[in-house]
Amino acid sequence: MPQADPHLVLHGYPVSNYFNAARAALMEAGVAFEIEATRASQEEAFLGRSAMGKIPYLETPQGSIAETVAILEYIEDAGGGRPLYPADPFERARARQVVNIVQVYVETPLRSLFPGVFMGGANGAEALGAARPVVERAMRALARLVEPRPFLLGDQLTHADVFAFYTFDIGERVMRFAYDASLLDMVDGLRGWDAMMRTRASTRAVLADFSSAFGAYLRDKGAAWREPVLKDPAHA
Ligand SMILES: N[C@@H](CCC(=O)N[C@@H](CS)C(=O)NCC(=O)O)C(=O)O
Repeated sequence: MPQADPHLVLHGYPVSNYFNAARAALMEAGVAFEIEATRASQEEAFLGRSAMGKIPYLETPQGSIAETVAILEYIEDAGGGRPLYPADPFERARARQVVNIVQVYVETPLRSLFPGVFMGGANGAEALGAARPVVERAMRALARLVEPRPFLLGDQLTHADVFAFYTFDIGERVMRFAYDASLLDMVDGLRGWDAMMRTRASTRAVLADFSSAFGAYLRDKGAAWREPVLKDPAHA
């Protein structure tokens, strides 16, 4: 098998928004890598590669790195690829600020609702009541921080765009199902940005694999969520 230099293998599964964000970032950076289909596990051997037992993790010549933000930083710091953070330290920090807000205050609360949306479980009133204000506050924060022109922080694609895109892609489904609301409508320009991001070659490749894997996942789990929920002509 041909080896990239350095040899990078991204482990994960295309239903995962985190795996998809890391994969798209590697593609956008133009870094050579391979993919190994891997499910999350609490087995001892897996924990040796990903200490929380989560995917994705990136196998590097020095060992494995888990946590998507750390993987993104590694891609950037290891060099050899197209930078996905601005050169200016303040602008870099602004991009990281967006990634952090999206992960902690949008992804995490919406993930708490995955059981009742995608996994055949139920979301109680308490869970539904707890997640929404956190997400709405985060989206109000993002409305202050980003202005798609055309990318979230200006004319350069950054990790903020890639990370936010895969969070919002899954998060929009959860918002619609749980609250009949839209993340994309909470920030001016975000709907157009989403459409623009979908035209990128990396997005098309990653979402093609996501779609086929996600359908099988939903069937396996007996999920309440159905794709047609997204096909509302008012939001096409
Ligand atoms: N904070 C982690 C989150 C990754 C994550 O939640 N991965 C999910 C798949 S989308 C997972 O491995 N879940 C299995 C588990 O939590 O045990 C990251 O940034 O990579």
